[in-house]
Amino acid sequence: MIIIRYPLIILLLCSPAHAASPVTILDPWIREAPPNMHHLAAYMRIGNESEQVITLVDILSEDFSEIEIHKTSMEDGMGSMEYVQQLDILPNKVATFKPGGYHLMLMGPKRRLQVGDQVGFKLVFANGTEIPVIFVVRRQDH
Ligand SMILES: [Cu+2]
Repeated sequence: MIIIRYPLIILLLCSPAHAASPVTILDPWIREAPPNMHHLAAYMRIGNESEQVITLVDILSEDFSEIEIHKTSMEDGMGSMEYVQQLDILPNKVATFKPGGYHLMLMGPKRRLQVGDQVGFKLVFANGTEIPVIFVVRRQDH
């Protein structure tokens, strides 16, 4: 009779704790930069599969002294960056961070990052959800 208990226990251990999370992070990457750069940019897509607006309010990583959400826009042929305090992602929509648009501005890197390196981040949302994400360093033209 004891044997019957094992499959049940294994099932409980294997059920993923975050299976119900309506937030998906797709293709997170950091653009490789020369070693003297104090600012790096990171990109990803955030999918919201819930019926509520979710709001990205903070981004944390032990590998940078500060991280902000920025938006690049073109004015008279000149690119400029705007600080964005928080970003709303509408129900059943995807927010896209990509070169020339939204990006995470990574300031004060604490180590030299090279192509293939992995960096741990934590995305914090207004509802208290925290999502750990691994970003991979890539070249710009990938
Ligand atoms: Cu920026």
